[in-house]
Amino acid sequence: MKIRVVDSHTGGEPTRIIIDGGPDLGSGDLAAQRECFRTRFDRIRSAVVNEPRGSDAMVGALLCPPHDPASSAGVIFFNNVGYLNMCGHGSIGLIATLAYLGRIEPGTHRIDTPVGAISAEMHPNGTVTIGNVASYRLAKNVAVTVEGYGRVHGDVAWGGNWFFLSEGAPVPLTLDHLEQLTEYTSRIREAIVREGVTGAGGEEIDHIEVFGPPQQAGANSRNFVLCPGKAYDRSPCGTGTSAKLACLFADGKLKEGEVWRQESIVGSVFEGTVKVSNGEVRPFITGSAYVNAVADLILNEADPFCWGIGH
Ligand code: PYC
Repeated sequence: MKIRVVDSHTGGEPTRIIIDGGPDLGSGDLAAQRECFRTRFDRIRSAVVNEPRGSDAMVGALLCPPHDPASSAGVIFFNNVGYLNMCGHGSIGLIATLAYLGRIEPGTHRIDTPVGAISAEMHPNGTVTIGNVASYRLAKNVAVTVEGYGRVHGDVAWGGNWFFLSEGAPVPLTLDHLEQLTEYTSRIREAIVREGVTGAGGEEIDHIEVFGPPQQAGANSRNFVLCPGKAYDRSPCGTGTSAKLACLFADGKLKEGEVWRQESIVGSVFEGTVKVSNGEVRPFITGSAYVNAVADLILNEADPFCWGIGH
């Protein structure tokens, strides 16, 4: 079995997109197709992103036919431990990939995801702006008791995934503190689970985002984002930046159309802004992605690690 993929990175965060040889998930909407992927083809997810072919940091994506005839494509994102609702850096990577393959022209495209349609505009200079799903803050200044760190406060917000967003960290947000930042944010996630803090409808908060001062002139903030499988986001996290923008807007700290520059732990930057319509806050996130490989993954049943280590 061969699966053709295109690899890219967006601000340092990798995306591996299946463009051929992926599973047939039927003709339901993207949420139904994701469920089919999860229940019937999960070993393909693992084979594509996990070692020995991938790594914990790899985000995978399955390019699907559009469900809505007005859309250009559909996409399902996944990672080392499961499935994402939406992915901002991955959507930017998807557009760069489709452009590399000559499948889209500069302009605005509609993409179906399991949590609704997004827009993606490819600019003549190669940057991409994602018009994300409506984002909002569910709860402000929630306190949890974090083992080894005491009371930690943060906001719970939706940006296409669920986030707990907290200002400050016990160590500076720099690459030489990755271990401590991973430990700290993992403990926050444990506390959230222990104390029953959830997103809307009891949904799991699987991303933790902490903030500190930026290091670059012109940036507003720097972040560290812990992803569900314990990898950290090398990019500023498109859905995480969306959640941040929703919180800033709710606090009156960001006006419609004003630009927020979110720096990541590796120094890459997304520009974000919000538009408000019918009472909904829609974030727009701009970044760049670079295609860095086109490959055929070979899945040989005789290989003991064919489906990924641990699967
Ligand atoms: O950019 O939204 C994002 C994202 C989610 C997980 C990793 N990146």
